[in-house]
Amino acid sequence: MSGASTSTSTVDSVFLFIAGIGLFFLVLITFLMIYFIFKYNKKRHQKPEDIHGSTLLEVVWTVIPTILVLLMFYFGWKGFEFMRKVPDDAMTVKVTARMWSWMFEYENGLQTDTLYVPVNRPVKLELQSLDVIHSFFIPAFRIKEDAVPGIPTYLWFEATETGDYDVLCAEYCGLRHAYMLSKVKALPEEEFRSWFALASEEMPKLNAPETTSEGTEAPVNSAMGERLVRLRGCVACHSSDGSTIIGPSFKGLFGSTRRVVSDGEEKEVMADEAYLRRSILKPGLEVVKGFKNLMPSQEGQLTEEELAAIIQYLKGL
Ligand SMILES: [Cu+2]
Repeated sequence: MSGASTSTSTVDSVFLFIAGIGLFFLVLITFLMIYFIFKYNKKRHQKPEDIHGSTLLEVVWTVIPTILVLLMFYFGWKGFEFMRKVPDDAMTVKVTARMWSWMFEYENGLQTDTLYVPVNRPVKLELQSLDVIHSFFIPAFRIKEDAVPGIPTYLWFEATETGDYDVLCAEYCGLRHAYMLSKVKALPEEEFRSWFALASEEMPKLNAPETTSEGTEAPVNSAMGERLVRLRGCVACHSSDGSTIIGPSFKGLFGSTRRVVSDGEEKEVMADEAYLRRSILKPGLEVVKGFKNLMPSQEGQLTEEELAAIIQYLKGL
């Protein structure tokens, strides 16, 4: 059997084996049940008979199910072993789960929100979660593993067919759980290599200070801020077009007057740089009226430079 990944056929054959046995016994037992209803009907058997056991029958219905269950275990174990043993030549990608986004980081530090992989090469994913339990799931590859805060977990796969495959979160993790989606793009080796080279080359450029029209260097780059806002999952809750998802929109935020609730008291604050910085690092301090604070603190998650880039980006919206 083939499939989108090397695990697909392994998992599917175990599934079909177990489902096949289940189906066989479902049909057999249902048939016997109906057959016995007619055969041993009271009209034909007025007097019930006692049965005093049959050693042969008991041995048969003990030995056969035991063998079947052990076979299920054996094939299940083989599949499990295959999926837990990462090949030595696997390419490693770090996966960071947070409410509510996936972020992928390659060995050279390149970060993306879509997982690009070459086909016919094993890929190891090292999972970590920054907040609650999530579950990384690629249905087409038949792989799933929990991302648990404080406990590093992993899984691996080898895509065997090029294409786009869905990535889901399979552990209910709060309001936007159902939207915690991404994609795996399995590319031919050559294509993957050129994508990787190009994306890696663009990375430092994105992080470099931008030059303004007057030729002076702006301290930070808003393109980097835009990228971070996407990568760090901010866009799961904050739109940039004025619509409300979970939190207030970024649009027109900078420079506006905000009605916030702080320590149970309402007050008005000016959305200046200091406010943006406070709201990112300590989201619970001043919560915009009408909203609930669901945002995890970004303290320790962003470097000073990254924070500045995000603020720079927000100022322009
Ligand atoms: Cu999740």
